[in-house]
Amino acid sequence: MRAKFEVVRGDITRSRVDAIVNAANPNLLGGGGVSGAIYRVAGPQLTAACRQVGPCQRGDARITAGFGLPAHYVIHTPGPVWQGGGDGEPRILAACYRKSLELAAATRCRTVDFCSISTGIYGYPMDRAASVAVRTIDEFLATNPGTIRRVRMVAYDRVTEQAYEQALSASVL
Ligand code: AR6
Repeated sequence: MRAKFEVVRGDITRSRVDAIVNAANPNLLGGGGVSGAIYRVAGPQLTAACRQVGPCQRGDARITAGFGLPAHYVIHTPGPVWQGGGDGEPRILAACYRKSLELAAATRCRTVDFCSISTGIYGYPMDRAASVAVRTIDEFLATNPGTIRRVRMVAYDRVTEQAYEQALSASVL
């Protein structure tokens, strides 16, 4: 059966799911934004685990345990820094979503929560990021029926929630 995709409003550090996806940097060292919050709740063991699996190229992904988080695993994916759109940003962003889902499926995750990769400190325009994300998730779920049952975009604020809802209603889902 094909997995569901939903947009919800919330804080991803509270997600009780198999895997949450962290908007990381290539060193996999917690910074500000959502990754700072994830590292704070997960505790220092996450930093140590990230040292073992990093670094990680933009568009690629790594997995660790969730430690103090309610989520079982954290998938870390460094998104592209927005440079105007002509530097491969859409391709790299799509790869973030695809690689994260591949890793989740390979780890037998059934429920996966994303935050909006690259739309904070990395400056990717929200509407464009939402359309890349929704298209890529949709394509993956359509072509990889398997263990993943539900994917959610956890939007931290109303602007993010609206952008992803709009991208979802504009897609063929
Ligand atoms: N739950 C869900 N989404 C959140 C939360 C939360 N608790 N907190 C923030 N967001 P950003 P990036 C949203 O800047 O642009 C870090 O320093 C936020 O509203 O965290 O990929 C890393 O280490 C925004 O829409 O990630 C990198 O250096 C989205 O998460 C760099 O920032 C992503 O914002 C990555 O930048």
